[in-house]
Amino acid sequence: MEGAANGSVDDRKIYFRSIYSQLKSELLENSAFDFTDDAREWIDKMLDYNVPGGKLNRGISVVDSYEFLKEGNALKDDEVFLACALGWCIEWLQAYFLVLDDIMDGSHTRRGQPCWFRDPKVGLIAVNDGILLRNHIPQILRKHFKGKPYYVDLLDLFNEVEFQTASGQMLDLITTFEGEKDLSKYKLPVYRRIVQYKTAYYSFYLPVACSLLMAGKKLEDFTSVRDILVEMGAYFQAQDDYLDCFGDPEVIGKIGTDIEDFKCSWLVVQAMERVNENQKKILHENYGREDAESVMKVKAVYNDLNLKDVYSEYESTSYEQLISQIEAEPSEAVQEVLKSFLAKIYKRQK
Ligand code: DMA
Ligand code: MG
Ligand code: MG
Ligand code: MG
Repeated sequence: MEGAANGSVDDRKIYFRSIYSQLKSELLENSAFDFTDDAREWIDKMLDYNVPGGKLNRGISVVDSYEFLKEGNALKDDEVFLACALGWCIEWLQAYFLVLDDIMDGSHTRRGQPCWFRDPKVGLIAVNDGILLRNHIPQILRKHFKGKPYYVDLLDLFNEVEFQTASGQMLDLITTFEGEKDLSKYKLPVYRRIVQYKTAYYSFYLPVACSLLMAGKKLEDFTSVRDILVEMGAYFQAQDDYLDCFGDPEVIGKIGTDIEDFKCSWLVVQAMERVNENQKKILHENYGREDAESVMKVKAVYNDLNLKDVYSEYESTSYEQLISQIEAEPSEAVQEVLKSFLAKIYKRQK
């Protein structure tokens, strides 16, 4: 076990994955609910469908970050296990948000398979499944962390980050659906607020904050680290928006819906800063429409505006800015944590 826990990147992923089955079994034995066979079967299937199928970057980052914070001291087996369990709590949180996000965004595929609610046997039962996924997190935390000095801080952290994410989702949704379709409100500060809350806290701050708590640190001493991670999260969501339109669905595992959904995406914000009157008219007439022809017209404007080049430029400058912010951090270990996180996402294709 020691070898598996401390070995190569691949070994670590295999070890991380193996913890999933244990956590699932424990949830299926929870004595607070008298499981029938049907209920157990449903949860088992629902979890396998929605929790482990992603890139697992967020979850594994807890273990990687914790290792950097231990500055070269080999992790003990029980420490690796706990870091993995926390990583899985983030993967559970992500599954919860994605199951509901796909319903609200009217998406079709996720992680290379139909969205959970698209299964005719599931439909809107997916709403309650989302709630159950969310409720599994405190069960995992109670089972493995109750009695640790940082237990209360951990619960508090998950609650706060969930609140921030749900608030970000609200901003995303009300910006999209409020009033008449009006592209002129899609400006960078509006965009920035949405992505900071809906993506950055749970995807970037949360994994590192978990590892800091495990390492016995106080989160209030790491506000500059939080700010860098929030910046990284905003960059990550700009990538998500770019890939929604220009990524390969086979590679990203989902078919983009941002144009059809009239989303305040990084691309449309950039486009609106650069359009001439004619292009603006095309966007007004075609953005937020379901038919393939309208979508193509929007993409043609993006191409005429060379948004692929604008994006490449944005990627490079974001990277350089983040590196210089990271290098201003006093702790080498913290710098390593942040750099490894950035390396995982820079120029990502999925
Ligand atoms: C995702 O935003 C944010 C959360 C909290 C799930 P999104 O709808 O752009 O994500 P995706 O492209 O994965 O549906
Ligand atoms: Mg979505
Ligand atoms: Mg969404
Ligand atoms: Mg997206």
